[in-house]
Amino acid sequence: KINDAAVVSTPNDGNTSVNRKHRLAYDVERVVQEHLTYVREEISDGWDLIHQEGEMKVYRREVEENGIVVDPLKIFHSIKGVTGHEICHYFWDYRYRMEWETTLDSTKIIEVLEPDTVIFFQMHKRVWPAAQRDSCFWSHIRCISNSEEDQPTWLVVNYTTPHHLAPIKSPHVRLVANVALICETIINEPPLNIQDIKRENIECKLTYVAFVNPGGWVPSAALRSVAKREYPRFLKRFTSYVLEQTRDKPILF
Ligand code: 16H
Repeated sequence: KINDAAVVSTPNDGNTSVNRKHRLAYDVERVVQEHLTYVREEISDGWDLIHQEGEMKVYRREVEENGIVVDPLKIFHSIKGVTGHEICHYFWDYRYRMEWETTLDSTKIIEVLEPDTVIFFQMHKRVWPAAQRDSCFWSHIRCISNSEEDQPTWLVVNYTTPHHLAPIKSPHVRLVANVALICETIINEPPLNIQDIKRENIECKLTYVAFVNPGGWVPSAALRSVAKREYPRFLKRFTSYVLEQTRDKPILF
C-alpha cells in the first residue's frame, strides 16, 4: 500500500517497499526504519540520567567529534489524557510551532514533498557566545499499525537536508540533526465500546531522540548546560500545550 494522501491520518501496513515518488523518499524510509529499530533499545552503559521529573526521564551520552559536542539525547515520557496521534500532530504541524517553541526566531516551509513530508527552514535563537544557528530539514509524520488490537504507533522524524532555497550564509552556522518523536497510545481499562473511551483512560508513551551536531565549534560546557536545561523545558512546555489544546476536543486516535 502506498503512503499516499489518504494514508496520512490512517494506519498503513508498515510495508517498506512503497513506490514513493519524491527525491527524498528513500532517505526518509531509511531514517524512519533506523529509528523504529533502535527505539526499543534499553538504556545501557554510557548513558547518564541528567534530568528526571515526574514520568519524564532525560538521558544523554557524552560524545565529541573533532572536539565538537554531539551528545545523543533520549527522553522517555508518559502523558495521561492524550494519544500518540495528537502528540505527533501538534509536533509536526507548523501552524502550532511558534506557540510552543521558545528556541526559534522563525520557521518556514520551503517545500512540500508529500502531504506527510515537508522541508523546513528554521532560524534558531542565538545562544551567546556562539554564532546564530539555522536548520534545514525534512519533516515526516507517519502512522504504523502493529496489530489489529493495538493502537498504532505514530512518529515524526526531522532530518537535515540541503536545499537550494536555503543556502548557508555566513555568519549563520547550519545545525545538523536527526530527531525523532515516537509515540504509543495505551488504553487503560478499555471499555467494550471504543466510543466510551474517555481522556482519563488514555496515555501516551513517548520517546524523543535527538542527534544534533552544532555544525561548528561551541564551548562544550556551555552547550551541555544549555542542552540539559532546554530539552526538559521544551518537552514540558510542548506536552502541556498539547494537553491544553486537546482537553475539550474529541479524542484523535
Ligand atoms: O525538536 C524540537 N523542535 C523541532 C521543531 O521546531 C525542530 C528540531 C530540530 C532542531 C535542530 C535541527 C533540526 C530540527 O527537531 C525541539 C527542540 C528543543 C531544543 C532544545 C534546545 C537544545 C539546545 C542545543 C542546541 C545546539 C545548538 C546551540 C548552539 C549554541
